[in-house]
Amino acid sequence: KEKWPRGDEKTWKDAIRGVASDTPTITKSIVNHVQTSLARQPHNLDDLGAYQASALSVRDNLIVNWNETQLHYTRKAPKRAYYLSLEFLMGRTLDNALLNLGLKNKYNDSITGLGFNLEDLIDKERDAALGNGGLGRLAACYLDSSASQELPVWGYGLRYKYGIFQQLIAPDGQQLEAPDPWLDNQNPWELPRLDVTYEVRFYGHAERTENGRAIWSGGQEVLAVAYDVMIPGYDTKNTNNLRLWESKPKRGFDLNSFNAGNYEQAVESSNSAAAITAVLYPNDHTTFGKELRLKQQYFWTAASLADIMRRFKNMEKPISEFPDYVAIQLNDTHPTLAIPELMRVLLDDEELSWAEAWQITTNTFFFTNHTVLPKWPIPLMEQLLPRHMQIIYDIVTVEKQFPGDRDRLARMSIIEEGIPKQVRMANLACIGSRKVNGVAELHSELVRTTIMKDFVEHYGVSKFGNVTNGITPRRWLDQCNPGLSTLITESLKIPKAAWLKDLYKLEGLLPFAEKADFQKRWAAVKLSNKRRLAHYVETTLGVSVNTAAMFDVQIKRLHEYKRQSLNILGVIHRYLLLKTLTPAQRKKVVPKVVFFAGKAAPGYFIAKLIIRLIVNVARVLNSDPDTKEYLTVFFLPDYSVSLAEILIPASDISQHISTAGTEASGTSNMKFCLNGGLLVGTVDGANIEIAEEVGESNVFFFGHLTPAVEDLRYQHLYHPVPVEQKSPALAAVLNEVSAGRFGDGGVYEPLLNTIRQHDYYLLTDDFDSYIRALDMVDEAYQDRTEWIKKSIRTTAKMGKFSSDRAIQDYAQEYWNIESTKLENGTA
Ligand code: B1H
Repeated sequence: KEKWPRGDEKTWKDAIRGVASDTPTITKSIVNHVQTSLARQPHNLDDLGAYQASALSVRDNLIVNWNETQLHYTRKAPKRAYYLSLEFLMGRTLDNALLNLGLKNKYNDSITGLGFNLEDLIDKERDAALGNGGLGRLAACYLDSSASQELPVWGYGLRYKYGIFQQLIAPDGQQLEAPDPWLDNQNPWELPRLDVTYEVRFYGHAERTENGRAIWSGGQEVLAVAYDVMIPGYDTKNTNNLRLWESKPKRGFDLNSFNAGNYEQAVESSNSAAAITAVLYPNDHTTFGKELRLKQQYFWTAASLADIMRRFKNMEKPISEFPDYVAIQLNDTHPTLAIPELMRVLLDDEELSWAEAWQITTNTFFFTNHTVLPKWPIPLMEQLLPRHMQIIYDIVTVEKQFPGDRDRLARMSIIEEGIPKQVRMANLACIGSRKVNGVAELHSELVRTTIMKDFVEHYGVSKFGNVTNGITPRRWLDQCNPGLSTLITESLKIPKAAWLKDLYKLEGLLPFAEKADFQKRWAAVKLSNKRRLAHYVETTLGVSVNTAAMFDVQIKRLHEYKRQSLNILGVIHRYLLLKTLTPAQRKKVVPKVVFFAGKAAPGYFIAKLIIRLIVNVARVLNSDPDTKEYLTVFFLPDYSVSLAEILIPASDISQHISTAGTEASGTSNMKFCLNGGLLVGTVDGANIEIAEEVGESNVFFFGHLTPAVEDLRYQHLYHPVPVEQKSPALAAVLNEVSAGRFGDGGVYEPLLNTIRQHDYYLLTDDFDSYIRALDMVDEAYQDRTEWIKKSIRTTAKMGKFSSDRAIQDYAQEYWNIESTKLENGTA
């Protein structure tokens, strides 16, 4: 036990505070922040100021726990895991932190006492949107689960000054993009660590010396500065860390140019350093070939590894034990440069032999594949990272003499021949990692049998696993759906924390599915969530929503493979049908409100066209007096984590309708089902495992299966059948769009042609069965009691999809780390 560093121990201990947990202390702390941190007068305090003061007060509590947790981990020195992700889609923090700390009621009392409304203050917070979609939100859920299970896990990412762009929709339906200056109101949830900095080099020369070593010098040096984001566990004091790096120039500016009077040049290099972490790339799935992106990837992996290495060295263990204390999870191929970077550090700085360095490296890294394979052109890598390119070539020659024919060797190589030659990051990640995993059973099987097939034969199948994705039930049920959470806790008659920490306990709801009283309460919660969403739509779009209708929701990034196009074409089909009915016949139809939300990558023309079609279909349908009682459509702009928290609890049915074999997992499917929404979808990603859990009778499946997809695409190319023949219903819909029923038809031709011509995503093949599935949904919805039973049973069987289960899989089967609980007063 270390000595008290200065002064008298008692003086210190009497002054040190714990977590403020009684209402008077909380009130004092909030008012104190109003007076001092914000320098504001109580008389003119507005909601934003009250939010900021409350957040600073909560932050004080997080800091206390965070400090103790970090000290505890340092003293216990357990093996740690590090989650490297270029995206962390955190959303808002205040509500989540209050729930995890168990202080929401106390803060509510204080804030009410001060004359404010907690929910209004919560609404003042800007989302931390440092991610594109599922991959980034998954990282955020995994941090929550790691902290909640008291696992020593840190996240490492980039502190983008601008997150994912703000989406605006022009009156004609076009998506417009605006910057997301999320830090403008200050960010109380981060701690700048101006003392934790590393130098990161780019460009320059790498001079080989002896024993596979080299000296890399010259070029540009940039400083990485740490910002720590506190990650409170649920129902525990353990508070983990997410460390985000900001880039800044090593020196303020170039003094030589400055002294020579060339002021512009003097600040230019400092601007180029700051540019590295200026903005998140908004190109979900497809960002490659961009120099700044490669710079982001290296800057982040180099700083993170230097930090991990420093922490390891503080333990004074032999370097050979590095993998006994460190596991690093690579979230997709984006951090793959960490592999040659660790080799560089071990070879050039630690002066290990190649064999020793490679042994350590390949026992440290784990690689999660989420999708298909990015590459980097070698000329760019050679210029930016000359030493890493040498190491990659050495890995190619020293490590991998794969047996087999030339084709197979070519497929397995890290280097792809061509002009220019490219580095295949997925092959490098696979060769340099201890294990590789996909994110749902079907996807992991596709990884084993297609993209990584040759590697499976070489390394054996045990290197290739599956960890089905999960979601945190804290944010995605307790926080976003307090009504349902309360009903569940009351009915199960166990503490809320018991089922939130062991989601399989929801199975206890099964008997309640049969109880009329419970069904009524279940339906009442859904209705109030629908009203909350309707209120949101009314205040943002200025139109009213029929909450008696079925709410049908599709919210995700706009992508051809996700087939929002199939959905909107299905809506048009339903509309055309409604138009042919008599008023009396229409009265028998299930009224439906269809919600869409999602961003398109700014350069993704077809995706933007799909948004435009949705908006214009909405405009026509929502003002048609014949049909608007029965069918309306809304495109909600600027989809975000916070908007998802309103939409998901309100849905009766949600759509997960990707072409089979294209959606690695999907995670919103899990969120909807956890909140008692049913699912219409293809046999793809995690939909399959959801159906396995909740029973196929509670899921509306349609469409061709994965093995058929390749053959169908082949047919489209070599034996095309016109749409009119394949699906007259779809052909009729396409013709209406062309004919200008939803505004100038010519605008949509490029989109319609993708369907009429090669139809890569198989809309023509799946349209009719999709419409049949939606008819089944209507039919099922008519029997309200049966529908509510399905809804209850679905929630009850979602235990598997807690991210706690997923993180346990990683912790036990991959990282080999253990819970390191901070007991009361341990530190
Ligand atoms: C997923 C990405 C992704 N897969 C590259 N791949 C990116 C790839 O900026 N980039 O370069 C950004 C994102 N994201 C998603 O991951 C899958 O499509 C989902 O099916 C899956 O649920 C999610 C989490 O595993």
